Amino acid sequence: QQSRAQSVAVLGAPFSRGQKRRGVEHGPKVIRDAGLIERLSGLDYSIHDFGDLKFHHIENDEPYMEVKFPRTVGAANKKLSGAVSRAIGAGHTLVMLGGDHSLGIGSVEGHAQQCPDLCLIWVDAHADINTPMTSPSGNLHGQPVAFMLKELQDKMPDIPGFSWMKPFLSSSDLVYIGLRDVDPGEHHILKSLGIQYFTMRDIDRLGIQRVMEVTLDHLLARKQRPIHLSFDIDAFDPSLAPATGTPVNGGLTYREGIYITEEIHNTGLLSVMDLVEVNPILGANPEAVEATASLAVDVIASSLGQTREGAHGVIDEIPSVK
Ligand code: EXY
Ligand code: MN
Ligand code: MN
Ligand code: MN
Repeated sequence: QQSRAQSVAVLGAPFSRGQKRRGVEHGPKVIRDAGLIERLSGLDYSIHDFGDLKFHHIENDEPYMEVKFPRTVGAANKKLSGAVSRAIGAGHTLVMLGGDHSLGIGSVEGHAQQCPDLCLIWVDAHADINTPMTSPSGNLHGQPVAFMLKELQDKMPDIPGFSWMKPFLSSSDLVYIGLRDVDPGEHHILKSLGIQYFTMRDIDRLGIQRVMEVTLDHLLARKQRPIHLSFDIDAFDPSLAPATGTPVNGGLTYREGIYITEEIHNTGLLSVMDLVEVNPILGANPEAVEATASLAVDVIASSLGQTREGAHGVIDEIPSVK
C-alpha cells in the first residue's frame, strides 16, 4: 500500500440533479480536457485516474416537500460515498470532479467513514446549509452541509433516498471561505451553531493570509487531522469562473484562491478535495469554458503542491558550460 503523500486518485462524478440547469454533469470531462492528468503528472505522485462513476436517474422521483429529485440525489451520493471510502481506504489522496455540489454529501460522508476525525473547509460563494424547510429553491446543491451536521439532526426530515446515512460532522469541524450569497435561514443556522466562516467582506478586512491562519488554527490547533477541501468554482469571481450555474459578483481573485490551496497543501493534511459546479453549457463562448476549466486545474494542482516559486526536482546542479 502506497503512503498517502505519493498516490493521488482522480474520480469523476458527472451528476447534475442537485440543481435544475443541465450541463454540470460535463464538468469532469472539461476539467480533464483542460489537462488535469498531465498537470498532476508533473508533480511528485503516482496518478490513478479512476474514470467517471455512472449514475442512474430514478423514475417517478417526485419532490419531497419542495426538495427536487431526492431519491436520485440520494442514490448518487450513496454510490459516491462508497467509491470515496474505498479510495481513501486504499491509501490514495482523492480528487473528486463534479458535478453539482450536492455531491459533497457522499464525498465527505465516504471520507468520514475512513477518517472520522476529518475537518472540512468549504470554499464557496454560498453556504449550502439550507434544510429542506429553509431552502428557497428546493435544490439539493444548496443543502449538502445540512445533511452532514449532527447539530441539525432534529431539524432534518426523513428525506427519501438518504436512509443510508446519518449526520457525522460537528459544526466546530467546519470553516467556510468566500461567502457572499447566504439565505436568511442559512445565516440563522451559521450564527446559532457558531460556525466559523469568512465572507468576502472578511477577506477584504483581514486579508487572505490572516483568514487562512485563523482557519487552520481553528481546525488543527488541538490536533492534526485529515482535511476535506470542498471547492466550489463559484467561489471565484465570475470574471474568472464564468461557466458555472450560480455566479455571484465580488468573488475570490485568482491569487486569493491559489493562496488558499497553497496553504492547505502546506499542512500536509489534505486527504480529499472536491472541485464542483463547472458547467460548460453556461459559458458564453468556448473561451469562457476553457478559462473556467483551466482555473479548476490550477486550483487542484496547487492543492496538491504545485508552487508559484517553482521546484527543482529534476535539476540538482547549475549546468556547467561545456
Ligand atoms: N442558497 C441558494 C439555494 O439554496 O437555492 C443557492 C444555492 C447555490 C448552491 C451553489 C452550489 O453552491
Ligand atoms: Mn456550493
Ligand atoms: Mn456555490
Ligand atoms: Mn509537496
